[in-house]
Amino acid sequence: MSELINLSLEQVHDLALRTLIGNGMGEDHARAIADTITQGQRDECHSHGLYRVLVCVHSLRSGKVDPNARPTLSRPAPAIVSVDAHRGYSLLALQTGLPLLVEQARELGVAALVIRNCFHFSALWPEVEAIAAEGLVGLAMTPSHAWVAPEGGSQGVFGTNPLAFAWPRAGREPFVFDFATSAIARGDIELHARQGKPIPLGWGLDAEGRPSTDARAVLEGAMQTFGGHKGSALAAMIELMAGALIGDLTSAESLAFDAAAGATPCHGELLLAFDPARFLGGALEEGQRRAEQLFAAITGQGARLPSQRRFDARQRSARDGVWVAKTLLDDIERLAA
Ligand code: NDP
Ligand code: PYC
Repeated sequence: MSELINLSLEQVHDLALRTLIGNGMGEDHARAIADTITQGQRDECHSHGLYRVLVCVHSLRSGKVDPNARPTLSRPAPAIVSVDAHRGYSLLALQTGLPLLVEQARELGVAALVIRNCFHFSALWPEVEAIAAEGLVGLAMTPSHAWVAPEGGSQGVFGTNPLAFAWPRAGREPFVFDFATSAIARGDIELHARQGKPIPLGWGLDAEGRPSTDARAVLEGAMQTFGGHKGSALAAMIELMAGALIGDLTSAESLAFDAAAGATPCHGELLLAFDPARFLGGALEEGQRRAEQLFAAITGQGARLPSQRRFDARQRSARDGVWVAKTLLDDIERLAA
């Protein structure tokens, strides 16, 4: 196990920002990415924290990403806000479209934000949390690269395809879940490979299609879906909704576009926002009360809500800073230099 180094959140942000800018990323993209990476590290989501600086710099050096792309916004229908990222990273495009998504959801009850032509590396919970912070229910999904075999198969077809949901709660953290439809995010398998650690059975298959606990063999073979055929169907839905439906690449097409560059996947993202006040009208408080009953029935028997681990980590990190593997910091500092 690598030595761990304590950093403040400001130090995490500064390291991410100066490494990205030092490698040619435009400042507003770099700031949006450093903000998200800091949130990931803060909430102890290690596969989507500082580790992503390595992947972003590799992607910049591949020449695939436009580091200064300016997102453009269009309105194909009243309920649809569309932002073209023009082959830049997704987060500036998200910032561009989010205010109008919120406005349209309040106006119409339901609205969609489509982000197209974006390099996408980030966890989706910060995005649905931002929707919930506006008092709206949020749902987000995105493909990635075709690393994941369908249940019963052994070749990558699906991306790790995360699905995230947030429900706003008055005066407290929202109810949020955010998971890859693969058994685990690929970033976690990459971190196991970096540390030379075995992975549990059920995460993936080697290149011959055999279940394997060797992280590197699985990275060269195929990952497995979570929940067998159920995760497989959800992964397919995400290819359709956040690929075919929005006129952007599926995970297989994104992998072909990458052409072995090993860059961050480039494709689209779909976010949906629902306004409870529009759905419930005068019965809004009653709807919220019934949601709280549901949450109490979960926690009342000792089970935890999804994201509670993250919210606890968030408090701890704000107080004590975060612990980062020295090997990862050394790798990032080398890129920053
Ligand atoms: P995890 O399996 O670690 O967690 C999935 C969800 O389940 C989290 O909301 C987690 O909450 C919750 N959870 C875990 N254990 C419990 C429990 N015992 N009781 C209740 N809830 C629980 O996540 P994944 O590895 O699937 O994904 C990690 C991240 O990777 C996600 O944020 C995802 O967006 C990101 N990702 C991004 C991709 C991209 O293309 N941009 C691709 C794939 C993944 P908690 O966090 O509090 O533990
Ligand atoms: O961890 O699976 C993953 C992932 C893919 C793209 C960004 N993160």
